[in-house]
Amino acid sequence: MKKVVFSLLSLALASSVAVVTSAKENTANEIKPMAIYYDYEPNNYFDTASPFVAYNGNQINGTLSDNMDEDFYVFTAPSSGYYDFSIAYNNSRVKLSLILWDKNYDDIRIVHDTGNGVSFTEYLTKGEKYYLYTSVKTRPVGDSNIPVPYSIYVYN
Ligand SMILES: [Ca+2]
Repeated sequence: MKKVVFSLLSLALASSVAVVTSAKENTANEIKPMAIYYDYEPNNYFDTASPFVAYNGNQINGTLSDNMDEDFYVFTAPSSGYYDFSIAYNNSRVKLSLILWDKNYDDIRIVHDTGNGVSFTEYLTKGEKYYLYTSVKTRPVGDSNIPVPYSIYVYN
């Protein structure tokens, strides 16, 4: 009987330790998007850009379906200040570009990734319209039809 009680006690201890550990992980990760937006085709040019709201912690989930696919997103800066944009994808065979354009279609920032993700910071003005863009910069021959899912994150 004593042994059973002891076992139950260790089980309870073990599970409380597990709870503490997972709570710590949640606090450390703190990547909880306020909203997730998606790309809707066709969005291969400015006038068909998929809209999103650039609030802190918001996220875009999209897929570049092939070499020719380009994804445009349009947003209006909700406040003036520095915005951090980053893109992540899990495909070491391709390199994506992330470009920020202003309302006049002038590029503010062009970043060609050299790894599996990239980020940059820019000062944006409240109420101004901007475009965010991604496409495949390089891909090995023969991979042209392999879709590349990606996520773009916005922090400000
Ligand atoms: Ca597209």
